[in-house]
Amino acid sequence: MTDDLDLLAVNTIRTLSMDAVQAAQSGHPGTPMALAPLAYTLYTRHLAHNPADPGWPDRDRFVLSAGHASMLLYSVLHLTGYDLTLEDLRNFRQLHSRTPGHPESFVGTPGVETTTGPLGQGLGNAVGMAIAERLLADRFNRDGHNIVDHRTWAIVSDGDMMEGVASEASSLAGHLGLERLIVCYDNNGITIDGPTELSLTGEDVAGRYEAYGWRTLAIEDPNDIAEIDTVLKEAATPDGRPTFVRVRTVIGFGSPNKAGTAAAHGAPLGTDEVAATKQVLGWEPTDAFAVPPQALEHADQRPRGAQLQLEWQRSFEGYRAEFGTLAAEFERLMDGRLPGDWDRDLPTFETGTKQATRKTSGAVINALAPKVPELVGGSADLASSNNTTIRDGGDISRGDYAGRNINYGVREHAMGAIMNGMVLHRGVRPFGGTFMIFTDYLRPSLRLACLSGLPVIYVMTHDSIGLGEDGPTHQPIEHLAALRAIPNLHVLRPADARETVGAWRHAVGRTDGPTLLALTRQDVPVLDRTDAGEVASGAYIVVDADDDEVPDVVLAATGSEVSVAVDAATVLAERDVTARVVSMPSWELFDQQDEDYQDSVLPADVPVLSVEAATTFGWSRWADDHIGIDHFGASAPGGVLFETFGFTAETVAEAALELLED
Ligand SMILES: Cc1ncc(C[n+]2csc(CCOP(=O)(O)OP(=O)(O)O)c2C)c(N)n1
Ligand SMILES: [Mg+2]
Repeated sequence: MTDDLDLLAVNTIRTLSMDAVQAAQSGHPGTPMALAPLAYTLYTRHLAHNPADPGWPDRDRFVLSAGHASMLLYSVLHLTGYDLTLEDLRNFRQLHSRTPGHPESFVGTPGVETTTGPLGQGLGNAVGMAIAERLLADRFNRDGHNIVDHRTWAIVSDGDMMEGVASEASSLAGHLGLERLIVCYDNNGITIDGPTELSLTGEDVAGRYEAYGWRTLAIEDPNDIAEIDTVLKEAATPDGRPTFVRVRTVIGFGSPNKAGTAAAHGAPLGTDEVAATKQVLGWEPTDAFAVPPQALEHADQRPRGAQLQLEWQRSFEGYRAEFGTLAAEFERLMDGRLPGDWDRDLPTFETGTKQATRKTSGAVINALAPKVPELVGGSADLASSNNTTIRDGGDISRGDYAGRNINYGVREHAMGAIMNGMVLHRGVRPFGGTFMIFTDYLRPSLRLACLSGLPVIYVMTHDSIGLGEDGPTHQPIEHLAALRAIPNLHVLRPADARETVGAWRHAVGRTDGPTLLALTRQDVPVLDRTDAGEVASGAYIVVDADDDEVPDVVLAATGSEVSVAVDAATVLAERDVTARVVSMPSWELFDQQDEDYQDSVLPADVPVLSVEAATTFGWSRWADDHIGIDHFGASAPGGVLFETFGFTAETVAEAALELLED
């Protein structure tokens, strides 16, 4: 049962999507055509949103995990009254448009909550948003004042359901009983290479979600708005579990020759087929980007949205009258402002004492935690190794989200995607830990955090062969280089406890992208001249020639190798060679300094030897020769490996002398 105006609006979404893909000569028309009734019903009857103010705090969140179907979202946003014009739609996939090929949260498209395209990630983000909502609800809601009271909706595709990250995140969502999370599964049985039977038979996807602890519902007729409406209403009624709604659809619905086939997935239908489809839909075959005014008026959600927002605003003002301090705190969090004194009174350390930087990191976390309540920690089952636990913070669990620690389980990839979702939701600042070797397991999410400019904090411990006996499967070699290669990631490898404080200060203070802390398992000495404040410069001098004397050689080291370089400088001094030691906790931050500063640290005419227990790949940018490890490690005590692979004062001094002879 679908009335005429609804159908007109739905067909407007379909035709706009076809037309934009046709105009761009690239894109994905089939899924928007199939899902138009679902998206239309969701946006006009269920989603709590206000097109005139897409960012109001208590709006429902919507994630199109199947990001390739971006025209579905753009068409619906246009039709329901967002500031996304027909001109924007005409510019689909063009340079600097607000309608890029896949939704990008950072290009200013109103109503786009996250960046999707890499399948599975959006679902992970949605789980993170749903967690953030519950965390804030537990923290702020009081005595019937439910100022945090919204849902997270997602549309996912067959491909999303095949990706591991979706399974990880969904399993955790079931465990946590995220009852305000509703995922609609577009089960069209088609992926790029053809029918899903090519690679998926016998898997009962909905049954899998039952097993994860989700409620499962189904929409039988994807074109029946009345049915969709009924099922979504049920889905929105909390029952202690997240909800999975399977929708069987026909990709490219309406297209006489391409419906139900992979041909409708990722290419323009072609002018003739567009015309034929429009005929089927009762549209003028040659009109492009036609939006019937009645459809626009009928679908306009600004009145409903304004009413919803007004009700919330009134409720919030009532809350403010009773709980003024909490209300101000809520606004601070949603604005992403740090409290004034957040980085005062961080721990200090005596020169000569020894501590693993992972341990210092744990101490800094616990010094920051009371002052920065938005920090929410967690680890992928390595909390006691990563030292990520906020003591006395409590764990979040099903039905009790007041805690500050998340047990992600052995689900690194989900942890990455979930942290992105939490940052996008706003109101929380997540950090998550695992062994640095397993950055490989969360890299796709980390990359999206970089692309989208999300200030996630990664606490990556066991950062080199120094971890020892666990051996080469656990010893990062190429990881520092691989991470430094990602634009907008700040990789910080502190030399000692003091630099670890500085690294955390940078990570928490950063607002425009993620920071990764590479921390040692093993003890490292607190050095003479390290300084938390200097970390922000990326690289600075920790040992130098006397007075104005120009050094003979510079040893540039990071992390646990800085102390090795300091000792090497002593050995060199005994041989009348003056060495400067530069601690270089972050290439990216050093790169941001002006040239004068860079030259003052690494003078152009002085040879530089890099010292880092990792691949030398990339170091030629800063250094003339390298002590590194361009092969896998081995299983043995860390000290033995440092000696065996050349990370000793003597070997470094020898290499420096050789460099001087060249
Ligand atoms: C992680 C990842 N791998 C591969 C792709 C390329 N890709 C885009 S859509 C798609 C599958 C399309 O099938 P489905 O997800 O069912 O979407 P539909 O065609 O039904 O809209 C693939 C493999 C991707 N976007 N992300
Ligand atoms: Mg599909």
